[in-house]
Amino acid sequence: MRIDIYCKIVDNYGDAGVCLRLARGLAALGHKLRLLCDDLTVLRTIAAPDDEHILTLLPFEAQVPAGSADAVVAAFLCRLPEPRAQDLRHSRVPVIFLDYLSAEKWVEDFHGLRSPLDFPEGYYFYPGFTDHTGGLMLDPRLKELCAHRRPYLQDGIRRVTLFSYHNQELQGILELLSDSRYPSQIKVFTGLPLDNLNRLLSLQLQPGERWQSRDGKLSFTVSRMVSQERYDEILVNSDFNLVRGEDSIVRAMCCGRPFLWQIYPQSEDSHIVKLQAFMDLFKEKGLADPKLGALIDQLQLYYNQHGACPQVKLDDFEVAWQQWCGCFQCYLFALPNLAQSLSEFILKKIEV
Ligand code: TRH
Repeated sequence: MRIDIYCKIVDNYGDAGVCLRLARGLAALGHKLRLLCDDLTVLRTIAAPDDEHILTLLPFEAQVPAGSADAVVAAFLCRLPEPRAQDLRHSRVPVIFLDYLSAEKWVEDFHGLRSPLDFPEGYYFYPGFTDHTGGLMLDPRLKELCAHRRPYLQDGIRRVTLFSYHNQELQGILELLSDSRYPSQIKVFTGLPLDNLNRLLSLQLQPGERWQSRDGKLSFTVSRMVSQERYDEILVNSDFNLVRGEDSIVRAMCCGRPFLWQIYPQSEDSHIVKLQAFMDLFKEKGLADPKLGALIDQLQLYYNQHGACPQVKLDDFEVAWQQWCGCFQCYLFALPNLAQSLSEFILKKIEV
């Protein structure tokens, strides 16, 4: 099939990140993909070197001939350019409104429903955490990377990644790390994560630089943004990932290693509802010990500016946390693959 994905970048890299992965996943299934995006520079910052051999990247408003796609995806419910929308209003081409990821229960009820918008074949499509949703971006490469990665806490060193927004509460997490018997080597990415760290520790670190605390318990190296492929390799080979936003959290949880999620902030604290729905699922699917569940809840809420930092020692629960994440990874790997389920969904709509 010929599939067009429309991507409007609301903020940061997540919209581009999800669309790139989806486009790649669909291309790997043999479909012909065009990705139309309003900020190709952001897209190219994290694209893999090969992407432009398998995908056609176009500006969002690019004119494409009517009838030149078998299906159109409006990522994160973006509004299609008017001339394209006009064409689609007079066709039976499926228009798929891909929404954001959430573990909330209502997602299953809305997944696959007809959209009330004015396209004859418009549908909502939800990524999610059950068989009754579109599932997650579970590309075989990630599983392959996990199968051949560095052992947990190899050589008694904790490898950590730091990709955050502004976050004062990082301070408590750094204290937790520096209080451990294992030293932490933290890779911090440029942009907001580095600005935040520099401000918190009164540093002026630049890309390529390294800094170590006096007791040697914390060391930071600054990395520029790398391609998604490389980022995945780094996450998989780390022992603890501090991630943010929708795409990096999916990668981190699929790594089966401890993570904390700084969720993208939304108005009226709706992101906290989303975070709690995720934490409930995380506990339900992977955890034996309710005390540990309560503790990680507390840490997650603290990291998202909702509560105090628990007074605990990482060494006392880190291994159990890692095992929990490993169980959850098995649950996730059995979910539908988003690209596959979207491809099947579109095929059914075309065949009807
Ligand atoms: O960049 P984000 O903050 O994007 C956000 C979120 O998606 C949020 O949910 C959304 O509503 C908002 O945008 C509009 O966080 P996210 O989702 O983790 O996306 C980061 C992307 O960048 C992801 O695809 C991983 C990728 N990445 C790299 O490719 N290389 C890197 O070096 C790093 C650090 C990230």
